[in-house]
Amino acid sequence: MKTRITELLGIKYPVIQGGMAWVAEYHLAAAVSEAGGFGVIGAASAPPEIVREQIRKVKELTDKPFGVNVMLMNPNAPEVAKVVVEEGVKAVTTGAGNPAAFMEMWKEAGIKVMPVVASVAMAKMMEKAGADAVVAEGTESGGHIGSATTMTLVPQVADAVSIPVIAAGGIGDGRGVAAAVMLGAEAVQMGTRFIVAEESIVHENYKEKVIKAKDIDSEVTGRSTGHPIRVLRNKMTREYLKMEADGVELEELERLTLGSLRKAVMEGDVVHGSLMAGQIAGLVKQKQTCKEIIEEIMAKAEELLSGGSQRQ
Ligand code: TUI
Repeated sequence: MKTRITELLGIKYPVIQGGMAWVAEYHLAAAVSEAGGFGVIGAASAPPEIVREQIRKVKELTDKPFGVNVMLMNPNAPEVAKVVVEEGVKAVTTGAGNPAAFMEMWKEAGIKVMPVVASVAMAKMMEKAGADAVVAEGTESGGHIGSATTMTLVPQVADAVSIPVIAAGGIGDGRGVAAAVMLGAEAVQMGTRFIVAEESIVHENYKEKVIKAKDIDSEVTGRSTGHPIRVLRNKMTREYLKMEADGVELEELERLTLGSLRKAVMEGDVVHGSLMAGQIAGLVKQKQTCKEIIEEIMAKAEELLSGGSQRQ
């Protein structure tokens, strides 16, 4: 499937890997790129030198294009933004904020910029600022979320901008890719399905939680604090939501979540850890290699988009 995104990034399949904090490290990014998608290192809150190291490690594993996600709530974001330029990264996605301050530097360096947006207004602003594409991310996504659904956001963003749109949030198989194309997207960004990839370094306990998750096992913490985060329900979320309902101070809530994603990803603490995952977790049933995931998804998407009628 050829689109403006496969052309822009020089990739075989219009599948971009989400820049998931802790999860999107070099093994996963390299495997997605090797499989013909677009692997992404999630800089999240990592120090700039760690991001540099991760970039170099991806280059050792693949000569295919890959990118970096710059998380804009990270106080180190300005330094990470520079590392991306110094290391000659081909494209960046950004999340959780407005990347306008870095746009000129990135464009001058020839880096393709694809900000994640959660609204039409932000998408238009990013197009004006020189973005090459936007990732329209619906509230079905894992992690930090906006409020519009993918079904409503993607067509409205596609109507509002001329640059290509990448759909994200709630996409986990070929039917999701085909649906995204119908809504006006030219690629998809997927995170949750890649959490359980064979090449993903995520702790087995976390992977099992995603595989066992049912449709309604998703929960959003932090709606009252202005930092809504979608995760799988566990003891931590039950306590968090109770404290939130009781009006507990922000500081105390943050103490409960501090380091909790690292605890889940690296230590496999699925009781007190933060199990960030999208609402599509219920659809994710098995561990596969990135190559198997991408090829299975794209075969089904292409069949459906060429008029195939089989739904499963
Ligand atoms: O960034 C994400 N998802 C994330 S980041 C993350 S790390 C983290 N951990 C703990 C607390 C906070 C963050 C985990 N998941 N997705 C991209 C995304 N960006 N979703 C929504 C947005 C967004 C929201 C508002 C982008 C721009 C925006 O505009 C704000 C502005 O400045 O106008």
